[in-house]
Amino acid sequence: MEALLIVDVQIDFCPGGALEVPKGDKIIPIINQLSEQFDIVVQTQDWHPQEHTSFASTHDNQAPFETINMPYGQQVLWPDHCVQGSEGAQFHPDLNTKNSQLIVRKGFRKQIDSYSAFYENDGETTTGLTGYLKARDIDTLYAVGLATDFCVKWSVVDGIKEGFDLHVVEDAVKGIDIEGSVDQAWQEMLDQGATKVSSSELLD
Ligand code: VGL
Ligand code: ZN
Repeated sequence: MEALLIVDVQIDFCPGGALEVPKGDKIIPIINQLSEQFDIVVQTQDWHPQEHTSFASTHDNQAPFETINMPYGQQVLWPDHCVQGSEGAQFHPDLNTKNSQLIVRKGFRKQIDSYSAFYENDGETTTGLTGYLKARDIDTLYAVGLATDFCVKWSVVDGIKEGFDLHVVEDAVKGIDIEGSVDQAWQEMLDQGATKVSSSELLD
């Protein structure tokens, strides 16, 4: 069984949002078309408490996009974004969520970030998504959404580790792109065994 995995298409990741992905909203019409064609659609939603450890503002003398060491490894610091209950944390109003059967919220623990749909950034704390997908006999995922170089990449790499076949829809993802991180993300995803597909191969 196949499912569409829509990663973090939220107001804060789209132009004008707190952590905008350039042209992040351009992928929305394609995602809407895809979600009409999949029987199973799953979404993620970045969902941070105030003063989350991933926010630069939580730390003294740190600016957004600087990196610090956390107990679980390196962490990029971000502008405050996707705060629980805030407008910016909502899905983009143009995203059609009516076909979505499950929404996985992530990043809700103050002390740890969570890019991946499967595991928090310690690589150990599960979101429960694997169990849900396996219980529904899903073995193949088509990944779309934001951002290619962070939450999409981490979800794809973890999804492969969890035993799923992963296809990344190249015209339905967009990245933040910090010093070549989008190219690097594609390299990593393909190295791990993901395949790159275009929406035109999937749409009727
Ligand atoms: C994301 C940075 C911080 C993402 C989420 O959705 O890619 N990036 N939180
Ligand atoms: Zn976040």
